[in-house]
Amino acid sequence: MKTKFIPLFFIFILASCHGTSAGPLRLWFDTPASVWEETLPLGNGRIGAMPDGGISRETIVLNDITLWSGSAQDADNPSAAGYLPEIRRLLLRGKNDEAQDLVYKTFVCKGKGSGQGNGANVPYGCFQMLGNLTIENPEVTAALDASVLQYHRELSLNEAVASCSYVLNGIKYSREYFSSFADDVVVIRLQSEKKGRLNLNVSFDRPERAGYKILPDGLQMSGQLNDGHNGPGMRYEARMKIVLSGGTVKYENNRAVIIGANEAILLIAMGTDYRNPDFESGLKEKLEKASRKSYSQLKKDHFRSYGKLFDRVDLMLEGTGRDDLPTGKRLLAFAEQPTDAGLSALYFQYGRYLLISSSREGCLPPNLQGLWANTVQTPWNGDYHMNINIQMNLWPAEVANLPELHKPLIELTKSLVGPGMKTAKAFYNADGWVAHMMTTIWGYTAPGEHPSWGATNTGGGWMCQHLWEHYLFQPDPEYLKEIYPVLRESSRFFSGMLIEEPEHGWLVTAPSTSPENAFLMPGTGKAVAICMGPTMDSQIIRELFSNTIAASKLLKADTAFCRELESKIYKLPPEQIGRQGQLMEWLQDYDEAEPHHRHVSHLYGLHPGNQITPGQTPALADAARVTLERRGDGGTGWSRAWKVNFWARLKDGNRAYKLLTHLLEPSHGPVNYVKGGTSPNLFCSHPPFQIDGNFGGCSGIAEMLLQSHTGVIELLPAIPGLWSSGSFRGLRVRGGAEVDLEWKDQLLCKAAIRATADNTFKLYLPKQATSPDLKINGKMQPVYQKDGILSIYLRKGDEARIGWN
Ligand code: FUC
Repeated sequence: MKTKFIPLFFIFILASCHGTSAGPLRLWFDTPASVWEETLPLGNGRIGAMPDGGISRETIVLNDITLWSGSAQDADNPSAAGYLPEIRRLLLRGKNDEAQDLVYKTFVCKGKGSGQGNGANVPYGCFQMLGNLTIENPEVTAALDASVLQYHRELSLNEAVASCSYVLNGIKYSREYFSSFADDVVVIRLQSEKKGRLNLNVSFDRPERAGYKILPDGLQMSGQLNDGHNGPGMRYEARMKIVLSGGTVKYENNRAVIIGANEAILLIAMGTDYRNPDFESGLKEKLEKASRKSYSQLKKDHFRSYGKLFDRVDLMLEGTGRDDLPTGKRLLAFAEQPTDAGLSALYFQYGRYLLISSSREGCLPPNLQGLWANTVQTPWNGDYHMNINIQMNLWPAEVANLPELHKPLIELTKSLVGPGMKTAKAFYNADGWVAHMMTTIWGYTAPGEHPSWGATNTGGGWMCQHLWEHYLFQPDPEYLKEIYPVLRESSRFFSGMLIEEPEHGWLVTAPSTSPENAFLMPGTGKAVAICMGPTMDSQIIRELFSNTIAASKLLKADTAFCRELESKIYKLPPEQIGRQGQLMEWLQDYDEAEPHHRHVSHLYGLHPGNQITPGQTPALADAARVTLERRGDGGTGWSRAWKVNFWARLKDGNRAYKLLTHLLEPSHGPVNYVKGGTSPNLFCSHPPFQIDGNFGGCSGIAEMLLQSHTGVIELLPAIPGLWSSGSFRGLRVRGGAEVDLEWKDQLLCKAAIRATADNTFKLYLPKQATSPDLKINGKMQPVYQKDGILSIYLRKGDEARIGWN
């Protein structure tokens, strides 16, 4: 296609004029998408669309976050617990390889588990694409696509609207697309500048299990997925209503033929019968309601609902901003010279955008692909992996001021308690609930079909961290009452299942694994995964017990159980430093089978936990640093994102930034290669696309700007040299407050803390030339500080302003 010719010297002028990262938050391209990872993701937290901006033929992938094959099943292997004593006996004698043989035979789910990640037709199921919407332009052949002029395609994060426009034969055509937050339908407006020139064929399709119908005023596609037993599973439906201005539409051969229109508005409602047996009538109503509104009203309502979430946070990083480049090229330029501060700010806000678009209260948390999938068999079933991935998806929720979007994960966790109790009995003969490393919308809690990755049993314990963090960010006794039983019963499981290891008498999980990594057996050098008490398990359990104890004290409940946990917490293995100076991953100082393994699970205590901090446990923080050096700066997309957070927690801003540049490495190369990093549409690439890295990267940027996990607020704890001046508004801290900040040349200028709960907020005061002024609700206050920490008591609604002159 032809693009407008811009002289080279002009590009330089443009580039040097971009002195700030402020400006529209957008992704943009000057060509239609050539691969799915160049298409633009839209979603209202439940339903999504990814238009590719094609000219002769546009494909818009449609999604509904609830569309899963499979069904509830009993995957608990009833004979597993019978083998537990023997497995443990072998582990206690250091015969991990023999224990592993037995675990591999017995400590697996009943049935096919995840179907080796291909679970579309087994009971485990798979998150699937809903279908495609195709818009064909019969007047333009693919060969003519290249002759369009002024092609522009964009996703505005400020508005959650995608658009594309081009000039063909002298006529300008434009399209706009959004997934309405207000009306719960996808809206597409197609326009031609010249009256009567819109001629289009519009149709639905899906690779399998779809029936098509013509409605009096639109189209319908519906079907039913496999329940995993080759029986009737989940039902779904997409319905489209077309509203024309000028021209005519006729429906034939399962498509709508639009002739001579000035403008066409396509309204698409989608749904499934997941927890909603009568969903079809709801779809009809949504379409009726939306079609009674004008396009501008639909857009205004959408914008208002979306803005309530998105507009809570601003981030401005001064420096070069290369918004003048199309996003794919911007990534390539960043790989050459990573000075585009605006790209980091954009990536942060894109993380917030993606979370808003793929999670909403009352629905499901974002899965491995958020809510976007373009196939029936989504990689890894598009499920919820609980040994890092699903948790990473929600890391930005609290700090980036989207706490209500944490709730679907909290609800999912609650829903695992019932099935997890059965699993705890079947595998460990224990009380309480357990969930292993993966789950679905169907309440799967058993181990996976291969214990090397599927036997991790702290998945549920890790999920409990999220329930507690939501409380820490907004202390609310009613909410605490609601989640306490989930924490208590998870603690009950671990309290019952821990065993004493012989060397120190520490209480450890057995059998277990350090997620997906293996160690070399001393003597034989055989790679073995099965072990007792991997470091991550002990960290998760220590945190869980301590949160459960805190909750039980606040609620004045279960004193005896609380004492039981108190007596056990001190018997959990401490973190140990190995002979290389590294934080040990296992109880013994084993060598890793894969030294550069993508999981860095034993640093859970550094992030997302808070047991390792440079201030309080400096030796462990140093050991964590050695571990990170040894693991290296590469890895899958999400692994790089996690490392941004680790380095930020170690207060090394430049290293955190380096990892961010690795996360943003272009994943799609010129000769069809795909690797870990970031796709042209800024989707994180494992590869393939996996959304966790987007959320992990967003959280990592927040960790560089603001931390509160030690109970004391720290401003700019890990700011890289490149972000020497900037500002943010609306990030949240534990204790219940929003924080704004402005800084210049690495020095703080002013900060604001707005309390959302009554609390005493502690803040590290940086060493600056001048001491700060403090105003609360506009009134000057004396500054009391001890050991460089300022304490301010605020009531909900109060605002403290701190200024350095
Ligand atoms: C875990 C990771 C893989 C991948 C998969 C979805 O199993 O180890 O890298 O992210 O989840």
